[in-house]
Amino acid sequence: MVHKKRHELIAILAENEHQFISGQALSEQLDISRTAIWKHINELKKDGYQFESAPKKGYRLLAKPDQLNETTIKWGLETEWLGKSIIFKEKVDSTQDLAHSLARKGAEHGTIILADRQLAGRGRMERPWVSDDSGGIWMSIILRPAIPPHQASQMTLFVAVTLVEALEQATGQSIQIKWPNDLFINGKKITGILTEMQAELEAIQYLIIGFGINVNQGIDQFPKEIREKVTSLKIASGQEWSRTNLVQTILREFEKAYQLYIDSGFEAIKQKWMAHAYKLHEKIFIKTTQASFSATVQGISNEGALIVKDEENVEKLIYSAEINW
Ligand code: BTX
Repeated sequence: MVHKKRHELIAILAENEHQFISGQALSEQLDISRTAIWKHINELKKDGYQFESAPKKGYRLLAKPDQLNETTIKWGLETEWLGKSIIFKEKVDSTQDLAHSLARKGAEHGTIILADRQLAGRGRMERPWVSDDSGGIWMSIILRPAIPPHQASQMTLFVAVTLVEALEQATGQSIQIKWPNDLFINGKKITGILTEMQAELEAIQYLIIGFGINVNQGIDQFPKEIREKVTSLKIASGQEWSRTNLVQTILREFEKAYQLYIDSGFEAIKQKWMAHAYKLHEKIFIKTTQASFSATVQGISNEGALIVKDEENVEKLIYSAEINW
C-alpha cells in the first residue's frame, strides 16, 4: 500500500517534470497527509531520486536513479502506445513465459514485460539464455499485428534491424546482424532475439518478441563455456550505459519502425538489414539436412530466408541450417 502511494507520487512529479507541485496539492491528490508526503520523498531520496524542494512552492523532480522499473522507464518515454503498460519484475524465470500468460489473459498490444534478472531465460529451441544478472536488458513485447501468420518471420528481422539502429544511435557502436537473429559487435554476440507466436490459420492472436541485450556485464559474469563468443556494450565500448535510457530509445525507435513496417511493408527493412548484414559477400560453410557446401552471403528473401551463392554461382535459399561463419 505504502509503495503504491510512493509510485503515484513519483508519477505525478514525473509528469510535471519542470514545475513545482505543492505539498498541499500532492496531499490532496494522493489523499495522504503532508507529513506522509515528506516521508515518501525522503525514502525516494534514499533510492537515488533527486528533488528540489522550496518552502511554499513544494517539490520538483530533478533526477531519477538508473534503476530499471516501471516509473523510471515511463518518465521521459516518448511513445504513444508501446509501453503504455509496463510489467517490471526484479526477478522472474523468463519474461517470455510471463508474457505468454499475460497475452492469454488478454494483455493489450504494446505491453512490455521487463526483468532485472531472469532465473530461466531461454533462447531458441529451449537453449539457455544467460540473464541471471542485472547487467542486461531482458524484455518481451506483446504485439497483436494485423498481418498473416506466414509474415511473422519478417518480424524477427524487423526487430533485429530496429535494435541495431536504436543501439547504434544510443551508443555509437557499430553492430551487425548475423542471420537469422543474432546481433554482433566485433564478431561476438551481444543480443539474441526470440519471436514466438500464437496463431490460427488465418490470423495471429499475438506475437511475443523477446530479446536479451548484454549491457554492463564484464566478461567474468558470463559462464566460461560462452566467454569466447559473447560480449556486452560495456566490454565493447569501455563504458557503462544507462539501461533505462537504452530501453527508452529502443521503445521509441521500435514504435516508429513498426508503423513504417505496417504501412509500407518489408522492403525498407530489407535494405536496412542488408546494410548491417554480418559477412555480406563473404564465404561461409552451410550444412543442411540435404547437403554441405561453401557459399557466399547475398542477402535475405521476403520470407526471411538467407540468400547465398554456392561455388557454381547458383543462388540458393536457406531456411534452416547449421552454419559455420
Ligand atoms: P539463441 O538460441 O539464438 O541463443 C542461445 C545461445 O546463445 C546459447 O546456447 C549460448 O550459446 C548463447 N548465449 C546464452 N546466453 C547468452 C548471452 N547472455 N549473451 C550472448 N550469448 C548467449 C537467442 O537464442 C534468443 C535469446 C532471447 C533472450 C530473451 S531475454 C528476454 C526473453 N525472455 C526469455 O526467456 N528469452 C528472451
